[in-house]
Amino acid sequence: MWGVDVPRRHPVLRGLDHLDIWGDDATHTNILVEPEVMPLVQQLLEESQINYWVEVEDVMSLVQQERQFMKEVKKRTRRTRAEHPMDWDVYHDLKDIDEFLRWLKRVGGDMVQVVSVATTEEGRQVLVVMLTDPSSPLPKKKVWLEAGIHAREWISPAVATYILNLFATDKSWRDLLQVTEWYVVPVANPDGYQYTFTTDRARLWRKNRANNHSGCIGVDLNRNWNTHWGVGASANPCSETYKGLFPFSEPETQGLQAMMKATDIDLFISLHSYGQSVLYPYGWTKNSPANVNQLQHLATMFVNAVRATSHEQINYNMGGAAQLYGLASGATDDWAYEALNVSLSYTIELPDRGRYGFMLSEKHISSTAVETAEGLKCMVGYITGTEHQCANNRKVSWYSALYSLFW
Ligand code: 0X9
Ligand code: ZN
Repeated sequence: MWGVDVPRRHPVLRGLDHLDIWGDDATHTNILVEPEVMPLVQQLLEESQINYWVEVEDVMSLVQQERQFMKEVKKRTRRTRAEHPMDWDVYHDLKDIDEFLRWLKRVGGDMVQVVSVATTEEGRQVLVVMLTDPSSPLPKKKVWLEAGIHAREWISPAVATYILNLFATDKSWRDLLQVTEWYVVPVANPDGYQYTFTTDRARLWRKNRANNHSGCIGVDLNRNWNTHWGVGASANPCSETYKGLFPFSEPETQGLQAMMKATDIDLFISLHSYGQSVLYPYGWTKNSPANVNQLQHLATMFVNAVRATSHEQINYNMGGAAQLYGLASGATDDWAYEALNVSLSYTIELPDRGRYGFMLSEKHISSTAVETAEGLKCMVGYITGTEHQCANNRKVSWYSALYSLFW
């Protein structure tokens, strides 16, 4: 993976066919360069006097190491618990996640419902896990947590399933259900996710597995939503950011939007990787939305809680999606914000900052999950007025009290 000292919209990068962009900011872009085209890309960058460097030497060897590790773990660990196959020390495929959800439903009783909102091209179900406490009469805030819309961002479903497990195993999380209701989508793109577990080459797949009838496969499900559809997205079916034939052309987005519409969401969060950033609308314009201060304030809750939980190791950036990641719309966060008027809508780009990118190693899964969970708990604590739940440092609490007076 190479870093180049120009933004993604630079004509030289745009001129490169089907470039796989791993991340970018206002001044530089990370690109995955296939070995066959390396000399060509190198020549082009040098001719254009664009500074570049090798950020990750050999991504494929990381992929191979990861697969080897997963094989060894599978061989070594006989299941210690009879209940479900999940842990947060290794990445799990869809079969394990499905089994975990069945377990969750069994132990959760009337607090857990699992509904299917769509059947994918390859016949898989897009599942939404609803967590509610029917015995609690208090009014509840509704939190929608979406994960795994991009296939290769494995840390995202890992964190979402970790949070589901907290509801089953941790009293303080179960207590949260007295004031909140959760809608968790552990894997919004099941076909794509399962595909990334098949071969080394497939590991870095991003889209779903729709047949585009053009020799190329897949729609970018985070470009397929009906808000400024097409801005910062591609009309080329072979592109990594192909927007689809029309908004909600895909069963995954179609099913999810229907259920989101029927849910009066208070806080929307989409988990992605990588970049270690909390992004808020807009993605389609660099202008800031009207409640940008409120969005920033709640994002700060997350950032501070993660920093405190990680003993100052993990620091997030925050900002408008277009400002930090470049123009891109048809994404879930903008749609929740604009079409559903969910005033608190975020995309969280989980760690790292690009050293390993999508190949974040297994040894970071559990710490990332713990830190993210604390960050989310803090945000939720704030919107429900139960901040004592929050692992945040005390420094911000006098400020939040003051802030809430003006909110
Ligand atoms: O481009 C995306 O879909 C997200 N980044 S990723 O590297 N995980 O693909 C960011 C989406 C941010 N939100 C909007 N652009 N609306
Ligand atoms: Zn993503």
